[in-house]
Amino acid sequence: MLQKVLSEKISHWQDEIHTVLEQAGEKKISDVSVNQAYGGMRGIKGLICETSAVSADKGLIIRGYPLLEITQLLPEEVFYLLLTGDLPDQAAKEDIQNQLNAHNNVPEYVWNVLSSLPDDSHPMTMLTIAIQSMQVDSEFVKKYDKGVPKKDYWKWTLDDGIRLIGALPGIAAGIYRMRFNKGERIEPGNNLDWAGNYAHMLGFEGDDFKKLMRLYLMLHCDHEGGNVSAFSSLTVSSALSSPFLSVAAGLNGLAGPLHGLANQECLKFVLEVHDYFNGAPDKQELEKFCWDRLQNGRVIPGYGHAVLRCPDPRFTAFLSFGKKHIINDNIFSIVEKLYEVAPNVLKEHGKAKNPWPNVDAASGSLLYFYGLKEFNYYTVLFSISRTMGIISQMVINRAMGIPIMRPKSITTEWVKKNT
Ligand code: HAX
Repeated sequence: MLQKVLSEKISHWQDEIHTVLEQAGEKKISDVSVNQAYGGMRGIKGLICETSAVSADKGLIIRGYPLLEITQLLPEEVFYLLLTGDLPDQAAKEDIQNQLNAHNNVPEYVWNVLSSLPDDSHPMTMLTIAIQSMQVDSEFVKKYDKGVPKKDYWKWTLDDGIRLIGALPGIAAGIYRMRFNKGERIEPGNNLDWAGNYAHMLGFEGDDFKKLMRLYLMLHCDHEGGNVSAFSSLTVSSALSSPFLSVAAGLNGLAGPLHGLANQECLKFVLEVHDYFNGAPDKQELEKFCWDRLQNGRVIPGYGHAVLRCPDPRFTAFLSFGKKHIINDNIFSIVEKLYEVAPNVLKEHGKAKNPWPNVDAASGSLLYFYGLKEFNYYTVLFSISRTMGIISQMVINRAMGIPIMRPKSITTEWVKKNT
């Protein structure tokens, strides 16, 4: 059903792009300054991403829907939205759930690979190795080797994507139980949604934790095309590497402390505050703590963003979840107080272009509250969710025939001679 819906849309999207290129192909959409060339290409409009857009003052907008208007959706419904641009009806939702469930068993070789790694491997290392090992089952690779036409690449990319997204909760939950000695792996439950099943396989049965997982896995799904994880995945995918290798490449970027690993750093910081004050400090004490940290040349984790210039709506959604479900918890209370204190400190400090909280500022405290305390695992949750956005972008790029990525680099010598 999903493939049929997409086939119809894709031929329409191809026509649309064809017309845009015919009418505006030579129009300029960006100038590039020397600052930008040395500055991580910030702000250069040089990529197309159809699944979502990030506006500096509103945050994430998925296919035209501002994030805070669709937080009630299940992650798999968001996946359908990312791919097709439509909210799924009941039949479409069941179809995608059935497809994901059909792939929720993890191949045995994945466990063999994982159990051969050192016991203290980082969970993100385990995750990306597990994903890469699944390359052996790539339908895309098999079809490519048989010589299927280029116009059909997206179909096998989607096929692999669904295979991967279906298996990811089981892989990630297995990593959690293996890495943190939680006992035997737990089999997927019948009649559970994708995120509910993940909570179940992790070993957390409470309804509120399942609700948190549904929210967590929908909020982290996508953040347009230029962030480190999406951009890295799409670059690798543009060389027609399999979806397994391409997703693993992007998630290796998500494992960096300035990107997805920030959520572990952020909770570490909140716990540091808690230990230092032996509880939740008052606002003045917290303000001084932030200043001391900045004066030691360290960042305030969970604050700042390369694109956003407002509180991240993903943070807002987590904060309201916490306010609704968490009462009298010192850790969450530090997160709330930081929101009152850190933006003013960062504004006065004057360096960060965005003094507001990002997605990572609250999520860890919620996981911690429900007993998921192994914070070096947190980026794995982010990864499961972000894979939906990466796969959606990859399918669309392949359907639109986006060629291999190859921006031009220049040398400092060139800059000196030509500016
Ligand atoms: N605390 C202290 N200083 C900060 C800061 C913060 N939270 N955020 C930015 N700055 C500093 C930068 O380090 C930079 O200093 P230098 O000029 O000395 O290098 C200066 O302010 C300008 O940075 P910027 O342009 O505002 O921000 P960047 O686009 O360079 O970086 C980051 C964006 C998110 C990496 C940055 O704000 C940061 O390091 N924040 C803390 C870590 C964090 O929360 N990361 C998670 C981001 C969300 C995400 O992608 N998750 O996956």
